[in-house]
Amino acid sequence: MALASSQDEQHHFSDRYEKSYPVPSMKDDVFIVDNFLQKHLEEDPTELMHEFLEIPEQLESESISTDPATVCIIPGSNPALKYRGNSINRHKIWAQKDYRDGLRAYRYSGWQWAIANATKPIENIPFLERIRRKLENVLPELEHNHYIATMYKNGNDSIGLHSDKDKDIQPDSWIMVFKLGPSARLFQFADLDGTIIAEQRLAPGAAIFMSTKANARIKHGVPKESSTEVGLSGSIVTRAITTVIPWDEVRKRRALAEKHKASRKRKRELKDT
Ligand SMILES: O=C(O)CCC(=O)C(=O)O
Repeated sequence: MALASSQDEQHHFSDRYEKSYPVPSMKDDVFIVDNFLQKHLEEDPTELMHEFLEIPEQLESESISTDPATVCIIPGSNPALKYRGNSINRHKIWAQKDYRDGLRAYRYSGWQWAIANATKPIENIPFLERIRRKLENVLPELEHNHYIATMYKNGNDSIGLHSDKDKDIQPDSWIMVFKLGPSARLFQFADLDGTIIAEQRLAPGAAIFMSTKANARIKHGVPKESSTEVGLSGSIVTRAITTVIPWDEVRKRRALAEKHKASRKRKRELKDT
């Protein structure tokens, strides 16, 4: 069961923390707890980034390993992570609980079957497994089972304003973003038409709590900044994902998607000759 959405229980849950409200009209649905990682999980957000950096980066030419024990950072230039054929300016790893049951699929805009096997058992990624254990200890109500760590190498790396795609997310649950160091990055909230309604430079360790209700009503993002002034930073985003796709089905769908891609390529080549 995901976090109950009754007012009483919500207040009980959020009353545990000293928080600020970046979007005052959505007080109960979006709040920020500074130094959450340090104060409540006893973690150093820059040390977490160092552990993240120890994971090897996937080479662009290699396809993503289906071995659950092979964990790689997928660079934004990897074809499986590209969006509409373009590299994205950020680099990622995925992890989930209950791996044997199948892929916990969080299908964001532009998600491809080719990226499915980048999701690994969380117990194979020690820094994420540690966060999971501690988070479940302090906030068992969240029942988060899906983790994405994102690296922004400098100010040129970013994520545009968006709402998370909610078809795979447990209704009436919470999305959490934990900011990693060493650099502090701007975090923006916007109306659905893209007008910025709040922005704040979040120090490493901050946690953003956002209900699925708020996610549907506003966008959020980490804008580009000067790459000489802003260095390495990142985040860990945790969610309660309800969609489970058995691995056998993943394998079939991935093969079919590859076949379609090759056929589109052949057609393009024929057209060009
Ligand atoms: O890295 C962040 O601070 C935000 C990440 C995010 O919005 C996402 O992955 O959907």
